[in-house]
Amino acid sequence: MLEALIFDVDGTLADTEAAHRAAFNDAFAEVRLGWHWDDAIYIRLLQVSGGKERIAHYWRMVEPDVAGGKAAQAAIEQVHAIKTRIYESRVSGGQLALRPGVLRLLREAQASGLRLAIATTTTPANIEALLRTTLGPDWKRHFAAIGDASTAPRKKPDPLVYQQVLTTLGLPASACLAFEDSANGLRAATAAGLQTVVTPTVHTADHRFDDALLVLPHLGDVDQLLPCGVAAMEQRWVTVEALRRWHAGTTLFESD
Ligand code: XBP
Ligand code: MG
Repeated sequence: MLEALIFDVDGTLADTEAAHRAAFNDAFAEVRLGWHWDDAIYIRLLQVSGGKERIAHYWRMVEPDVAGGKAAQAAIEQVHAIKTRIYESRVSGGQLALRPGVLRLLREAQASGLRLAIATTTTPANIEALLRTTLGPDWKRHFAAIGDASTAPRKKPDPLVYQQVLTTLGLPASACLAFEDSANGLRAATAAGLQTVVTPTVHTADHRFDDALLVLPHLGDVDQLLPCGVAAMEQRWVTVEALRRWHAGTTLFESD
């Protein structure tokens, strides 16, 4: 029986990675690091979850002899704090919208008695900046559990953040569905025992999603995703009813 939906943030609730990349580059410029992550580099760096971990990974690539020391770790913390400030100021200005279908599904899920949760590797400040503008200042009341970089030091694909959320919900993984956009996120959710609906973005389109319950272009209109042979589909949304069927293992469009 489906009882809760657990959402990743970056790339799933909203397509945020272009804004993150711009904030990283502005932070590098502010401290005169001379680094610039173009889209191609960033798509590769997104294999590393967590902004601090991503900076450390890049630094080891470009200056292996400098990147390891204590001073480097302090510098990474400083640069990441600047990046988070820049990202927060950008996003809290309403720059980013939720992805197609997300708001409708959140509302429908709550109206259907499902509980909602968040499991992300980003920081509480970034979640606040995004959801305050998109769901309102009281956004937290919609979520029964929130796992993030402040609760789970081990980042995805480690399942820790999903395990923490399941514990807070007091539910087995079998009573929940996870929503993700990336291979690391899918691996984390799968390792926590969760069935996962994946909605890739341009940043994760080439990732492998073999263990996904379903891969959809987004959570809105599903008529584009259907395998051939299902003709004349009127417009359908990813509804709670559809999710309950997918979760139970019956096909979405089985005759009623
Ligand atoms: C995606 C990430 C984050 C963001 C950057 O998080 O891996 O690191 O790219 O945010 P999600 P930070 O699990 O929500 O997909 O710089 O705050 O890490
Ligand atoms: Mg994500």
